[in-house]
Amino acid sequence: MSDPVTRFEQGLARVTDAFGPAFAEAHDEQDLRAANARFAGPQGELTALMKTMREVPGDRRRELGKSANAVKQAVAEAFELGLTRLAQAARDAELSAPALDPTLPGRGVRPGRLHAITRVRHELVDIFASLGFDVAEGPEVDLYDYNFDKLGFPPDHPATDMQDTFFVTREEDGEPATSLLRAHTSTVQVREMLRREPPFAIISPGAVYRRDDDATHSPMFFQIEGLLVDQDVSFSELMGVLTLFVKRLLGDDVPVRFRPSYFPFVEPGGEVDVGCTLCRPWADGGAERSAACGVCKGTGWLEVLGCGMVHPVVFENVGYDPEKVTGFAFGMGIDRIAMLRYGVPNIKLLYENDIRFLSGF
Ligand code: FA5
Repeated sequence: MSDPVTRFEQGLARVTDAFGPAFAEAHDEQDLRAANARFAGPQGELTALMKTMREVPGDRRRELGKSANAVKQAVAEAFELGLTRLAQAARDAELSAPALDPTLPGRGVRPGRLHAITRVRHELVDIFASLGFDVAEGPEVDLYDYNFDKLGFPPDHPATDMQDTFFVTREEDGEPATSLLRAHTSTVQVREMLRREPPFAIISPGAVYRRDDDATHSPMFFQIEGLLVDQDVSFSELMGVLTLFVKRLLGDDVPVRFRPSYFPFVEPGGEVDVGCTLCRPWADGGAERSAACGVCKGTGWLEVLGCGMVHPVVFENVGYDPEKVTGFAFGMGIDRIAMLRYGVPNIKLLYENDIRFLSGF
């Protein structure tokens, strides 16, 4: 067995001879790092050799230590150079490769669409805008006063129980004011009458909230409100506008019917039903289809809106003179129209994030 000095010198010579060719052979960064670890890593040859320094007699230690450090430095520099060489080679390869391969198949764009409710909402707005109605916006959290009182709901009217949901108390003109998630877009009627002078005609689409839950009722749904205020407005004008609207939206063949109904803020009031476009009872074989239709529940009709002539009390509540102005109003369920339009059998389907609603029908 040779003495520690000879062993140290031989080890150092081996490393000195080996690291250069080992680094030169590395084809990529991973190879180069592995080669570096073989010499300078925690388990590397040079590291192990340094650990034997304490066996070297004191008088030679300084000189051999210096040589070992010089080799360590050389290994480190060669490693850095190797990294630069490989990076440069990779860059050269990239630059000399063809810029792009036009024969590769494309990734394919998967076109999306606006949600059925959004599309119907746009359609409804377009139809009424073409008839001269302006679009007005209103907040989803609105004053109890606008949602009920100003619209002529008597205090504790049973309709308020069915409709009120979340209450919030907030400040309005520095005073605490009871507000709630609006139960209908009719709040916007009040807002617009308070800020405009007749004549005007507005529509206002938006979300509303109720305690409702079945195949045609959702706790959150969309309505579009309409309000026209002028002089000498008649019920026949209301019927004309709404009939024209239904025909434009669903087609000339779809039947429309007006039924008397009660809303505190209109007199007379009515509801409009349209023929169910899912079972199409007016077309051949309709009666049979209707009997089994879950959407119109066999009636052949679907209620889509409430309407009527604006009640004089409402005009008084907003500071208009009911002797001078008249008007009509209506409020329509956008979801119901989307169901009719696209044959959706349950309103819940519209809110379940089914991707088919966004990728086309
Ligand atoms: C109202 O909300 C009145 N504000 C409408 C109105 C405006 C009447 C102006 C007169 C003048 P109603 O509660 O009937 O009325 O609702 C109107 C429409 O909203 C209904 O015809 C129906 O299409 C839709 N709708 C009502 N409740 C729901 C619900 N829970 N889910 C989905 N659509 C609903």
